[in-house]
Amino acid sequence: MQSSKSDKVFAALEAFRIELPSWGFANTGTRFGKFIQAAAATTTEEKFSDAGQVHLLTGVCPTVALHVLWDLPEGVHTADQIHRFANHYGVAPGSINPNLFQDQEYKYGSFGNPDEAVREHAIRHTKDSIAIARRLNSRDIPLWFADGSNYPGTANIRQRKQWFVVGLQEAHRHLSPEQRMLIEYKPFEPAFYHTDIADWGMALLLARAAGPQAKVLVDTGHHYAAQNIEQIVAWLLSEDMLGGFHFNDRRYADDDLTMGSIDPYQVFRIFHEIHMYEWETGRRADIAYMVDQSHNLKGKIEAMIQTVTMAQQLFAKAALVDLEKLVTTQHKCNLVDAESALQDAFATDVRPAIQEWRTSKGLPKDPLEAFRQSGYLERITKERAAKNSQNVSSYA
Ligand code: RM4
Ligand code: MN
Ligand code: MN
Repeated sequence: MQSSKSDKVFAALEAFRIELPSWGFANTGTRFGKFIQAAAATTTEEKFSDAGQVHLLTGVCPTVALHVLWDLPEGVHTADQIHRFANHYGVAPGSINPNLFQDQEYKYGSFGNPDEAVREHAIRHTKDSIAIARRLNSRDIPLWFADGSNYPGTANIRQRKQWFVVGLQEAHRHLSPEQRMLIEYKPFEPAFYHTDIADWGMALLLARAAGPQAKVLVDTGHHYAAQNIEQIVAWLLSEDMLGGFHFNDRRYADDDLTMGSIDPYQVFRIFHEIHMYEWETGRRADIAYMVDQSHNLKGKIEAMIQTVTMAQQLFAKAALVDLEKLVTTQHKCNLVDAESALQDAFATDVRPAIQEWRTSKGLPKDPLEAFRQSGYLERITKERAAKNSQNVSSYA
C-alpha cells in the first residue's frame, strides 16, 4: 500500500473507538429460548472482565455500555462497585441505558402509557439513570422505548406523542451540561402495529423538543429492509443531530448479527458519509460508536473481537475514498468515476496497514488469534460452567 494510503488508515484508526455492550457477553437468545454458553458472563464483574479482554487485544474499546436494570440493580448504590470493576479490568463505564421495557407495569408503554403513575415511574427511572451516569462520569444516556400498540385504534397516537415530549423535556432538565440524551427509534417489535418512536424523523422531532443536549441514535438494525441508512446519517449530520450508533447487522428484522456480516458495503457507506462530512466542514463529528449485538450462537468474546476488527476495516476503507476526486466527478455528473471512487476504496485491502498500526501500538497483529492463544476462554469456561448450567434455558 502507498504510504499516503497507509497514513490515512493510521489516522482513521487513531480516531476510531467503539463501545462494547455489557449485555453482549451474557447469555441471550430469541423469544423462543436461550442457548446457554458455559463461558458466558453471569455477573456484571464478568462482563467487565470480558470487555477488558477485548480492549486489551484490540486497544480500541475503552468503554462498556451498561444497562441499568441488568448491571446496576441497586441503582446508584452499585456505582462504587462499577468503579472498582472499571479500575480492575481496564475498561470504563460508557453509555448508561435505562430499562423502560422490562417491568410488568410497562405492558402498555412507559413514557406513552395512558396511566400517569406509570409515566411518572418511567421518568423517575430515566432521571435515576442520568444520576447514575453522572456518578460514573458517563456522558451518554441512550433511550430506547418499546412503547407502541399491537392493534389499530387501541392507542391515541397524538396524545402519546405529547406525553413523550413532556417526559423527554422533564428528563432533559436533569442532564448535566456535558451529558447527552440519545433518542433511539425502531419501526417494529415488540409492538407490531405502531411504535411511538418509529423512525429517525420522529426521533429528530422529539430530540428537538426535548432540548439542546438531545440527539438521535441510529441503531442499524432498526430500519425497514430497503431503507437507505447512509442518507439518514447524512441528513442527521447536516442537522447536527447525529449523536451515535448502535451497530449490528441484519437480514430480516432486528437480528443483532455481527456488524458487516451481511452487508459490509452498507456500513462502509455510513462511514463514508461521516468522513465526507468531516472533510467538507473541517469539523470532527461528535458521534458515539457503540455495538448493540447479542450473539446467540457464536462465542461471545470471539464475536465481539470479530466485530471490532470489522468495524476498524470498514472505517479505514471509508477513509480511503478520494474525496477530491469524488467531489469533482459528482459536480461533472461523471457517474461511473464518482461511483468508482467509493468502489475502489471499498476494494482496498486495508488489513496489512491495520496490522502495522497494531504493531506500532504494541497490540497483537491478529487479536482473534491472540485471544485463542491466551487461555482466557478455557479459564472462564471452567470458572463459569457450573453457574451457567443453572441458568434458565427458556423464556417460557
Ligand atoms: C433494543 C434496543 C436497545 C437495547 C436493547 C437491549 O432492541 O436496540 O438499544 O438497549 O435492545
Ligand atoms: Mn439499540
Ligand atoms: Mn435493537
